[in-house]
Amino acid sequence: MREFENILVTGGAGFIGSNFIRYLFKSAGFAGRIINFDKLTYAGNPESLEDVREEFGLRYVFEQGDICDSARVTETLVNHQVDAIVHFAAESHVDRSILGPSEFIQTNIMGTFTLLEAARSFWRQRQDVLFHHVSTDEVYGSLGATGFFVETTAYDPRSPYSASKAASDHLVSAYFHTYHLPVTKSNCSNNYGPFHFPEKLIPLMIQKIQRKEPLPVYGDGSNVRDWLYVVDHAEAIWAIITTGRLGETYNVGGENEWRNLKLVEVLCDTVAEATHRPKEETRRLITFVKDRPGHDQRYAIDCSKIKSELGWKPRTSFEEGLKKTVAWYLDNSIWTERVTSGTYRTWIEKNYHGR
Ligand code: NAD
Ligand code: TDX
Repeated sequence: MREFENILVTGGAGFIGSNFIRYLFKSAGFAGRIINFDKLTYAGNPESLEDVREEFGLRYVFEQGDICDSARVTETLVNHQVDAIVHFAAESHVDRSILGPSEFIQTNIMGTFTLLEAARSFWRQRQDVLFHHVSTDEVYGSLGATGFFVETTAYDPRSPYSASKAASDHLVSAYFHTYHLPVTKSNCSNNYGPFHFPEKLIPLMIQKIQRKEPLPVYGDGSNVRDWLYVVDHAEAIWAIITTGRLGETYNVGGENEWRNLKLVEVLCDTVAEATHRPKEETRRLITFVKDRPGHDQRYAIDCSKIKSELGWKPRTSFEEGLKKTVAWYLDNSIWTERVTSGTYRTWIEKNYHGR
């Protein structure tokens, strides 16, 4: 089992990164230090780790910085003697990538390249270090009614977001083969859980049901996504980092496929139940809107490799995970209000008028 002392987590103020940091300190028994390196875009919130800062203050360091800033990245690696990088930082929302791809190319491709270069030159030829890249199943493209993505499925990205993640995946592999940089990669399906920015389907719908606003279902709602509870994803990444084979990719999924419309109906019922409102009242909010351009029809992950090699499996049932998630959003409306005010609200008003 690999052990690390100083882990640099990029994008640790975002949804999955913050859950990963909390998981490492509170559940995985990690004994070292974590340096959270984050630019704090609209999606980053250091407040999401207030509990961690209070409890693990000496072992938890926050560094504000941009992964595209080579000098800043190198300085951070040197100052904290980083021996592992877990790379989450990215622009992550498909709709935004359609409206404005440039930031996605910059952060997801150039940012990953900058990090790889900094790691290569700081670590030289060390083999007791690791660069883990957190990626997505969207790089494999879109499935029809049957079949699953496996690690050897050919890449076929369809959105600027997935194309930028595909490019960054290839760069990570290239650094392994060309420079022998010790790397691992994971390609995961849709996550859900606490601290998820309410522009993504599940938290957006919960927030809108609470506010009694129309629930925008794209197209006819027949698109399928495979949902995984975010803490299960954190556990998978930790298993890969500590015991995965170098240079390998592991697919991570929830074995939990849902059509969007059905999922939104279940959310309506779960929120109605939790807030003692009639189910018909919440379901009535469902509104079909213009489809997302190039909307991938179905994602589904075959995660037998990580199950058989590393003994990981999705643990949280969807029923349990959704209940926890809905309860978290109902209890934390201050967080939601805060992250959706300011720059986010201005952007939505400019780009989503009338949707
Ligand atoms: P997120 O948008 O919630 O968080 C991204 C974080 O990265 C934010 O804290 C942001 O401030 C930071 N960031 C953005 N640009 C940066 C830059 N240039 N320098 C430093 N920090 C920067 O994203 P997420 O949903 O937590 O996703 C994290 C990673 O996991 C991404 O790489 C994404 O592609 C991947 N992923 C996400 C999902 C999902 O369902 N959310 C599924 C599979 C893979
Ligand atoms: O308002 C909405 N209405 C709607 O019907 C939104 C925001 C989404 N949708 C649909 C589009 C998708 O079919 O719901 C599905 C899920 O949408 P998102 O939450 O935007 O996720 P997705 O596009 O599937 O991408 C997510 O999973 C893979 C993450 O945002 C990516 O970062 C990750 O790589």
